[in-house]
Amino acid sequence: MNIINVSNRLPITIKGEDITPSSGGLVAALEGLPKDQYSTKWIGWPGSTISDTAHERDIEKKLVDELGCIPVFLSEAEIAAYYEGFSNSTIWPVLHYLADYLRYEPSWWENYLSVNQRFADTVLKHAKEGDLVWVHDYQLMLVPSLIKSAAPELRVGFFLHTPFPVYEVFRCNPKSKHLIVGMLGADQIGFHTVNYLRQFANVTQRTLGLEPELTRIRNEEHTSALGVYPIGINAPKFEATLDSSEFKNRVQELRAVHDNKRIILSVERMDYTKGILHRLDAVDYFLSRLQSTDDLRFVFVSVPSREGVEEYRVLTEEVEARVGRLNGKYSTLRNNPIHFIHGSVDFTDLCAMYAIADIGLVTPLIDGMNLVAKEFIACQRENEGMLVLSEFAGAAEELWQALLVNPYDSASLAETLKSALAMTQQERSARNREMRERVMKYDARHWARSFVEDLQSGSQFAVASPQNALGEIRERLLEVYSQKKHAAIFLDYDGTLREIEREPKLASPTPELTAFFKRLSRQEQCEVTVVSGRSMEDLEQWVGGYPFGLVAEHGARWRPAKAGQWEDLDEGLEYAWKQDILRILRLYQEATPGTFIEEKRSSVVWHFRTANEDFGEWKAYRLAEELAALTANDLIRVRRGKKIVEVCAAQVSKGAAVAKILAGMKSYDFALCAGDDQTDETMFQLSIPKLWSIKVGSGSSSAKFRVANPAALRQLLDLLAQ
Ligand code: GDG
Repeated sequence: MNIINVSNRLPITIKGEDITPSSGGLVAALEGLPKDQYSTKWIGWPGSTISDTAHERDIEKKLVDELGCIPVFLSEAEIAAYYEGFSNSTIWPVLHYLADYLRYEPSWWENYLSVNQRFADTVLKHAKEGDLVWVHDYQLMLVPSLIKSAAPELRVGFFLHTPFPVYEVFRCNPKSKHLIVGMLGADQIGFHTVNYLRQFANVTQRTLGLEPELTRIRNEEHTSALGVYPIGINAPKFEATLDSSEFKNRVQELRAVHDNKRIILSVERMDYTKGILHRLDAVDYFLSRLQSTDDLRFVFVSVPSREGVEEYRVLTEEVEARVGRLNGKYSTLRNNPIHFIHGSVDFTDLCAMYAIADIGLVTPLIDGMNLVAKEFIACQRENEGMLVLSEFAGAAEELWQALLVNPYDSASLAETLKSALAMTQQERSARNREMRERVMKYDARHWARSFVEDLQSGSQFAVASPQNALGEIRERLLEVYSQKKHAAIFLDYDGTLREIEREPKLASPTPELTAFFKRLSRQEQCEVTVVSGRSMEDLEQWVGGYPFGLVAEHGARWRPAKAGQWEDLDEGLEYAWKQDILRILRLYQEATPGTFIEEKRSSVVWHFRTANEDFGEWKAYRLAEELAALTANDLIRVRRGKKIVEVCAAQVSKGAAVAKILAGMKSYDFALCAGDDQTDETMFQLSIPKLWSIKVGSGSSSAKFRVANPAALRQLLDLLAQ
């Protein structure tokens, strides 16, 4: 199986004529996939802008032939707008809850769109049937849907390496809806933690109105499975380095360089999410109040990052100035307390520094995962250095034996540092052993394997494609049409024939639905009944002009086809309970802004469609609980429908109405019922010969068949009226 890995950057460096492969975490992860099962190709930006096309062609040939890399060349203007602009100044801050840093220009978005399109086009050009496409990170959020709409049969995965924030923050991005729709093109969407996953599901609900499910999101006919895959480190590379003699030499050398002082080490990209300035506040607090500096040293390795972005330049200047001031304030004849490196260090040196450090001080304000924390633990094979870790890093969920800190609380961070330095060797060792085992076992290879396996097998989650699953029922419908058989058809209205509206009164038939009703009316062999929870007035107004039967109020009233009179299907029933229930519903209405009560003949309904989504759901849950305790008798039932709680007479149901109508019919060759919510399940649960059932939309159901939405149902029923 071929995997096409798509990320902003290719794992290579171009310098003049030289192209060298680089070995980031992603490379290691993909190298860990079994070679006999998977081969990998990469698509991405080669990392430098190349001005002449002949040179581009040479580089492309070399990359494809020698390294399996397919370059997407970007101009300087595109890098400025797509990468530094929209990706790093409009999306990145919001994903990290730092909306204050958000900047936006419409031209950045235009470039983000066109560059994402170019990435998608490159995938489409190179992908063959059966390939798996794996798209990475926030720079390419639109790529999954761009691929999917052109090649629905390709399996596409998307992994987000950053956090995913709550709705209130995510929607600050002016194009948030487009980004969500873009991601939902993927068959499999992965996050580092379950929290990010939950927040994403909530954002899709609140942005697009999709019903959230914890393991997947169903959107029209496409389903995206959601999964949690915490990324790990390149464990074999660390193990091999720790075994090497070069590493041992560097350890000795670096110990001597640092004069055998106790070392507190921080390593990161120079980024405002990493909490460097807050950490310097803690260092100040620590040195001024808790410990003198002569026998200990802070080593900060800050790799230059995104230097084209203004905020990063400002941060670098600020960090340099603050480090200078602190060194001025606390240096003695024997020590400078902060050793600051604004640059990258060699990998073996990095491992040696991790190994000799007494403390790994990793305090991002927020971080998707944070691999430095895991790498520090990997290098504690002999020395028992202690990890002090921000509770806001994704890694904190797995490394809970570290000393967890709130990076905003400088005083407490400094105190924690002091206790870490004072911790016994025994305790450090006990904490590190478990963390190290986990880090070495659940490494980058494990991460890639689990994502790719789920992507490959995930089709089991997909909603059965209507065309295939509906084969049987299509045949029956065609028979009804071609052989003029007599059919009884029961159709719910809202969410089944007609798309749901925010306010129920807005759901009058659309021109499309009106045309559909007209076509259906001409089929005399079909006896159509619209079976709804709505009032008689609504049904008469919207459907009354067609030769259809009408069942109102979930089966309480019936107007047979072509008759002008309504009949009671609930004869002899008592509704005295309604007053008690209404009193409770009024209390909920008053306490939940935007909600309202609807009173019907056989039921009372509390609607919360127009209330705050989460608050409404929560109150509905409480109300249903309260009512269930009150209504533990056989007379009434409490139903949770779509954005409603309804209390109705137990003997009245759509199913009971359908059974009664069918029993009164002289004969029929075929019967069908279709609906979208809980109240329709009473029809689906009838066991009556020749009665077929169709559920519209997602969610569990007793219906035999499923279609994705009202449009798909109308299209199917049009087989009766071709
Ligand atoms: C993003 C997410 C998520 C750093 N300095 C040197 C050096 N490094 C290496 C580290 C580590 C990597 O850079 C940094 O990875 P992080 O995970 O800490 O952070 P981001 O760069 O922000 O990565 C993050 C990650 O994606 C993966 O999904 O964990 O949350 O923000 O591997 O070792 N390497 C060398 N010299 C250095 O000076 N050789």
